Amino acid sequence: MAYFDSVGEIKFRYWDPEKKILGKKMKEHLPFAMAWWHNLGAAGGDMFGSASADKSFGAVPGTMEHAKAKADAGFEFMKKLGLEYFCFHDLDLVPEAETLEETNARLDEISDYILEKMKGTNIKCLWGTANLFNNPRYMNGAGSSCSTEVYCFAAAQVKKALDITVKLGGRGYVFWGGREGYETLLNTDMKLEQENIAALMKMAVEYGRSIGFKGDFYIEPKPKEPMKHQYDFDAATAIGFLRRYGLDKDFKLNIEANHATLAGHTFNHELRVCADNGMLGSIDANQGDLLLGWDTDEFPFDVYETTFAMYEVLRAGGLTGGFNFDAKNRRPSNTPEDMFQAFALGMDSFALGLIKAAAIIEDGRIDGFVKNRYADWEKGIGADIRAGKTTLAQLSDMAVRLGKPAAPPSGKQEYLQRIVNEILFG
Ligand code: XLS
Ligand code: CA
Ligand code: CA
Repeated sequence: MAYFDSVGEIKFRYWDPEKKILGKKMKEHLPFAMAWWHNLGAAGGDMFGSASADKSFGAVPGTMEHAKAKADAGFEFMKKLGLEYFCFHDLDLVPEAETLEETNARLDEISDYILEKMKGTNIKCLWGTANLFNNPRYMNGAGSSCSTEVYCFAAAQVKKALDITVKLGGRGYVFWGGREGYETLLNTDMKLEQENIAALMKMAVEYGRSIGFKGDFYIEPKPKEPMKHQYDFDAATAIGFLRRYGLDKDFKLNIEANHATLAGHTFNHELRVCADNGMLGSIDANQGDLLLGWDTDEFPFDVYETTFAMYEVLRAGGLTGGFNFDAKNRRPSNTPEDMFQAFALGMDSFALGLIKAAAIIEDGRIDGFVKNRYADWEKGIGADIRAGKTTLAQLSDMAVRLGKPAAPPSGKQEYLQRIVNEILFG
């Protein structure tokens, strides 16, 4: 059955998968992925109203028939757009059953079905994950739960989600700690909770490697929502956590644009923190609304933001993961045509961002300015400090000899911003 026959041909303005940018095909720079949960699941419901879009795909939601119809619709959608990857939570693929055994049997069935659909296509799995936040059993956390029994259920879900990710050839495996945080410290042993999360991740790595998973594990930082405070607040916090518990060899980060802004950072700041620490893994390509304080998961539209993001990605030499559109249509954009418009917007925004970021690099004025700004650190006392050859006393003596430092140079922010506008708009 075809679901999207009513939707005409999708024409892109900037996305041109075979076009070479800085010696690499656009599609190699930008491995785009469809998020199973939003695209095939989110139907526009919010806390004030029910679904505005029809995502039944001709079947009754909550059944395996619907799970398969979603897979059919998803593959038709990806083929029509030329998308080569998808991402999933275990419970996006099938409805959760009464028992773990039954849920796992459903996951076996749907993954066989998806595997069959993947044959003869270029469509691959970017990453999988376990939904450890929806079921009320996780109300006190999953890896951070006060209940050992709930912790075992979380472990069971991670184990099965890893099995399915490996079976589908996933490049990565994500931990997003939706319920891993707290509402109040009055009832929380923060140290114990974080140690337990790390232990769960360690067991996941051991298990994943034992079944042949060669990809990266990812932490996806987010500061709040649903919890008031989430342990993986931002990139720097998550990297500190990974290093503290010896997980940094197996994990990288999956950075979501909307989560960066919720943490009070720019998207490119979070990418820079990851790149500087060798931890840039994958990207959840969306954007938030700075006038709203929550996770709106909008399709990327802001070309300044995609340009600055792609500038970081190019400087870092690319991603080992990809660009997952963890984004949903606005509630009133409720037709199948809107689903395609949304992806075309996101793909074109990132393609244009890539073109402009490459142009900034080729132009060289901004990189040249930064290099020159720090040139003092490559010679003389600067080089000695960088090489760890100096003492505080020597530097103090030098300051005394200098009398006063030379006038500091201008940061030239407005000049640099003019260059960006010139490259963006001509
Ligand atoms: C929610 C997160 C979630 C993760 C995967 O805000 O973005 O969807 O990407 O669990
Ligand atoms: Ca996400
Ligand atoms: Ca989000």
